[in-house]
Amino acid sequence: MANVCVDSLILKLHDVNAVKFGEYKLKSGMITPIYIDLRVLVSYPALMNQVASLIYQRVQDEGLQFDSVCGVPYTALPLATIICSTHELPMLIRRKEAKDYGTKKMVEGSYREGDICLIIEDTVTTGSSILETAEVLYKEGLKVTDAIVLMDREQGGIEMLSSHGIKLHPIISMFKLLSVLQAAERIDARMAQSVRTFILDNNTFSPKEDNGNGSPATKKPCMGQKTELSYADRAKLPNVHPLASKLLKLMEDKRSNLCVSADLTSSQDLLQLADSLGPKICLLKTHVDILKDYTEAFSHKLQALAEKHNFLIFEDRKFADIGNTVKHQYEGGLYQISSWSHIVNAHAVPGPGVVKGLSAVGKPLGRGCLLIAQMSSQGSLATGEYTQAVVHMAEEHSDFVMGFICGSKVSTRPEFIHMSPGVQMQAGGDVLGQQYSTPEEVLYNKGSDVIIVGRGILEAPDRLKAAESYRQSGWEAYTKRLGQ
Ligand code: S5P
Repeated sequence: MANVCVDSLILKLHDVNAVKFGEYKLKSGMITPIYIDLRVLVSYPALMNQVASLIYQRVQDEGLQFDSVCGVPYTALPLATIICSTHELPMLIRRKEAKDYGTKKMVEGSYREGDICLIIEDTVTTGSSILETAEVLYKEGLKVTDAIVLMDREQGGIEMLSSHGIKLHPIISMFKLLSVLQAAERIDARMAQSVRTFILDNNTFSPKEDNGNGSPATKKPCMGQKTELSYADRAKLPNVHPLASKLLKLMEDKRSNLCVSADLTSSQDLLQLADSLGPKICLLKTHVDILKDYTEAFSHKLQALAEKHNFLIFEDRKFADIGNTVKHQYEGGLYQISSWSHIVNAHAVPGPGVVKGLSAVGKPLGRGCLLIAQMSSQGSLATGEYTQAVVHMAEEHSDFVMGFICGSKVSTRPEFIHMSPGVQMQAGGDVLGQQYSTPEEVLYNKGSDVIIVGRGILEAPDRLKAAESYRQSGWEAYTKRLGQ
């Protein structure tokens, strides 16, 4: 229902010229092929009410707790007013300049020290306008934990605010806007793609430029310059899934972005492999249903080895059914996957129900899920619009989805981990359509985070030596990407 509303809202925003395509200069100086101007909303009261009710709906869906609401001046001010008036919520007004008579207050309204204030904003690019408002509120002793924005341009605002302890909840994100406008034939595929490329190439967030005294790094966005966070930096982001944080941290500690795909058919062989390669890997991926002798004892031993060598277990089950069925498949049956595998993956084909079903079982256990956004096999149908819809689904369920199976970076959000199969030291393929790229190609050129290697290691004369050389190549490609 909310999705339908968002889709129709996007079309209405386009109707009233609140979304424009061309060449525009942003407040930051950046030239952009898409311009969002929500100031016109005040001329369309029905649209204004629709936006206000979607924002309030989000407040309720997220269960946000706060004492007052503040709209970032000026465009979001009337939105905050409608919401506060309709739902009888206390509002605060942030002044842009202190008046030179009377109280000289920067914040109007009644509040107490320690009160939590929810910020409402119309559009976010870098996040700096929200941060400026939050800083004025902080000076008055108020706290800001969350902000809601109608339109997130997906250029690093979420990450920047997150690094300052503010969780941003977007109603519409840029990629969603583009796919709705394209589906409605308001823009063609070329325009949509050129805007997507611009957005991916112009992420403005770089925590290293942040001087730590509250002044945002994003005040100096650089056109075309890609910013890159280390695994360790990403592990500390406030919005990161706890298991993704654990994985990123152990990757940094072990200097390994190697996941071995332990596609073996004997439990004994698999456990031996896990014990000998354990120190080299961050993840061990299983296909438990190809084992000819699975027992519960095997899963206990594998967990003990994961503890011993500090790696995580990823059962490559590729769930792809309705929520109710995958719940049973994940929790029950012979393998009881949720009891031993830290991570599982799923196809997005069934729609969000598959994630909801898995999450109902896995989230209480602290487990995480990867969505399959792309596949390494020849002729894969997981491309283009489908891949983008998968990314959107991940964003909507980021409390359980921690990343993607993909061939290249598909999301700009650094909380998500990108894992790529189809990796060998030499590009090529097998007779059944598998396609291989090198660690350097996948991690350096394509921006992925983890290489998944099966036969490149399993069929090597010395598996330990092969694993070490994949670990080393993977680590070198990653450090090269960081510019180290
Ligand atoms: O797109 C994909 C997704 C996965 S998870 N392509 C893949 O190859 N995989 C898995 O990665 C596949 O099931 C296998 O376990 C592993 C690749 O094995 P390799 O021997 O070709 O490296």
